[in-house]
Amino acid sequence: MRRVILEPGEVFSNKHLKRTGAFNAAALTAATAIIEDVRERGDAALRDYTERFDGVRLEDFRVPQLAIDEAVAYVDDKTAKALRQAADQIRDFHERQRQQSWFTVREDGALVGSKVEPLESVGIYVPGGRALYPSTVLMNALPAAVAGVERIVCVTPPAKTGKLDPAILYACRLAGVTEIYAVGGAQAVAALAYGTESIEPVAKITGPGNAYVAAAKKVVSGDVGIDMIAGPSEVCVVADATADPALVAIDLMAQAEHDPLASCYLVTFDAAYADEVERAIERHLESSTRAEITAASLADQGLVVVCDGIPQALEAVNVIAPEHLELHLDHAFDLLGAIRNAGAIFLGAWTPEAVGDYVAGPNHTLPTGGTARYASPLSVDEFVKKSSVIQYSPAALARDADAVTTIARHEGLWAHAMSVEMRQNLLRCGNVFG
Ligand code: HSO
Ligand code: ZN
Repeated sequence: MRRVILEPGEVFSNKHLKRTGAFNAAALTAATAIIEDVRERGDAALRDYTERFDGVRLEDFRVPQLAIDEAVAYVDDKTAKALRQAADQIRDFHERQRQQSWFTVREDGALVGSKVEPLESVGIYVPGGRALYPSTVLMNALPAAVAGVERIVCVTPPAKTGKLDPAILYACRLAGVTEIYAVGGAQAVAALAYGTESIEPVAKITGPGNAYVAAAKKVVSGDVGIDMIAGPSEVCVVADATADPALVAIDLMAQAEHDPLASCYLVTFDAAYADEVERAIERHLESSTRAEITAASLADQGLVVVCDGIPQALEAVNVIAPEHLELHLDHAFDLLGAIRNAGAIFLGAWTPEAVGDYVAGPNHTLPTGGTARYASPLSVDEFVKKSSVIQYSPAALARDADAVTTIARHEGLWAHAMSVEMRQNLLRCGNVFG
């Protein structure tokens, strides 16, 4: 891991960071061409790209309902039970996010409010390849289901056999997914955004993916809603000398093993402690089943920041704005107030990020690449929209008329002013109040 040792009083700077970004120009060009082609040729283009990228030619992309219903038979009991436990806890958490429509009536009789409505349809991208994550199905589909979305479409690339992982199908079933298609990549994003003969378009697309999927989401954004554009995963662990180096090491590795581009940060107070953590990583790597990815990520993207105290450490955290933040410190809860930028915050030695990845309940789809400065975890809010509601009474119109006509005249908008004045005249003539 690279190392930065801060002087007392020095502010951790962005220049120490090596942000990789969610996609690059080449991915954007390739995704744009694929999207154009799918818009022109529909299913025929999907078949060609699936053959080229996934190594299988499929006539029909839709996974039959029977395969979904029977998937549980191919998932071992322990995995099925774990997924059910995760689904229950994720659903409970997200149910608390549900927003109510609200209306308020002013003294003059004007009613104003906000009407909450679920999106009619959403598409959830579930990656294949290096990642086969039934947990991602739960994290995206359950908030949509809780929001009340009726049509929840899942797309995911097929294996070379043309089949999907039964655990993914089972998770889809648990989470209320209504349609599943074995198609991935930028071509799947295009199909969800614009539709093909076999796939009806959706109103919004969520879910993580590789650089091509991220680029495709960027391209279709605006024609269709998208959630955040997810980049490689990150964790930042803040640990003082009381934290067990072996646990700190394994928690860093739990993020590094996702992707060679994943970024792991260790923020600590003593170079000798950082050495201990690095030695523990070396030891753990001997048993890791993903040693290659883990070692590559830590070597290329890993960073140790040695600070002179908690305030400097927390300021560094706010600059990093990590997707995941683990605080291996005493009284971690008391430090929450000082943390401005982090996707999810894990407090204390007993809270490995993995509990949040799977079962704790909060969403594991989190802002990456520093976007935690302005973005929030995926939530039920992403699957609803709001309409404002306004109803004026004659008394309310009489009260606000002058303000409206004055601003309208200032803006040079004659009909705006007249639309109010004509009503004022009616009121004056007594036609309304009688
Ligand atoms: N840590 C990943 C989520 C995940 N982990 C899925 C395991 N499965 C997101 O940052
Ligand atoms: Zn993870």
